[in-house]
Amino acid sequence: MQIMEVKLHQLKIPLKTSFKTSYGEMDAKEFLLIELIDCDGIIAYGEVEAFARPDYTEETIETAYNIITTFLIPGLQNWQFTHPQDFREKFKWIRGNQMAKAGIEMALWDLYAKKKEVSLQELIGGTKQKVAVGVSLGIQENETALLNTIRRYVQKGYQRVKLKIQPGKDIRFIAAAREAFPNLTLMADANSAYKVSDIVLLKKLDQFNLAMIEQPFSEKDFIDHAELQKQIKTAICLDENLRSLEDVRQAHLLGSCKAINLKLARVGGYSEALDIINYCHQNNLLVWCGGMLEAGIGRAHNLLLASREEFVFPGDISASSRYFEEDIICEPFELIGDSLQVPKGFGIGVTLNNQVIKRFLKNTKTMVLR
Ligand code: OSB
Ligand code: MG
Repeated sequence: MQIMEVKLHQLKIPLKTSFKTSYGEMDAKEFLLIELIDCDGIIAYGEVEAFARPDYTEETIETAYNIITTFLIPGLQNWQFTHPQDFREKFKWIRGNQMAKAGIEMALWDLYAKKKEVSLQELIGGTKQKVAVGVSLGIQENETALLNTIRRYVQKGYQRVKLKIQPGKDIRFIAAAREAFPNLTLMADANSAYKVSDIVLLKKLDQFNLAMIEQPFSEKDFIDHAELQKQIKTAICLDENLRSLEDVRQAHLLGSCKAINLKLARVGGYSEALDIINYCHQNNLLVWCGGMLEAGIGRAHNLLLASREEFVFPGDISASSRYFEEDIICEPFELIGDSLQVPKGFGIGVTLNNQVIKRFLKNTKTMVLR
């Protein structure tokens, strides 16, 4: 297979309501939509999930754009490949920049599946027709707002709710949520907002029967996480500091966590994600699918991955309408009960809604590789 043309669309879609975490607030989803065209005219799609600001991880839309246009796309010129797995090896000389790589890599998998006339789901070993999903809720102004927000999403059908926390908006908020929703699968995500000196406070979260506590400490730390995991029974889940299988192995061997938030974008795409899933399965680590407020293409890729049997815990893959008035695909994801339907058809199984894309498009760069 060979790529002949790449289109890089820069989009900005407003969020229905702003999303607040311990590190900042977002009111729009800005991202790059990748369109690869091969020698037979087959078109395949990927999404680059880096945010506008380097506050979740180091990458930004601009750094990803730079890596993609300067190194990845030129590297595709005259590159004959037999399988999308080859991408990881070819570009492993580029350090880091997983989100830039993932955007291209996931499109290569879509292309390969379309070429073989199979679903991408089948290609990556997904089997489920529908996937139970959860919702991630940003930090709210006060407890009343929090309870109202949770209630809204529970009424829609979500049965697993993740609450963002930060110092000062943690114990009381979680206690209120647990009291109001005694049977709901609840979890907390700190996005690295705490220090090891907060262990006493974090241990208080152990009484609320949370499914897990996500990333309390820094995105480089394995040691303090291991210390906290020793002192609490609630599972610690790592997110920010897992960029590769190697990171997952370190976390596991050091006892830093019992659960893994897996994001295609954060680990550089499907090849690495599939290796991580295997490792987690063999080593009794709970692996589940995280999210980056994806638009339709990224959301479809997440759902395909989460349709594998190993994913037993509902992921951060809410319906399209959780964040957007309109999604960029013709088949927006809708909640049925607590689940989303996995797209069928060759490749990724969804198609672009050009009307919507036109409205939110900032720029398109076309690179011809002939
Ligand atoms: O920490 O999982 C996270 C969103 C942006 C950046 C980091 C995270 C999140 C979410 C939202 O929790 C997940 C989603 O709904 O896409
Ligand atoms: Mg997280």
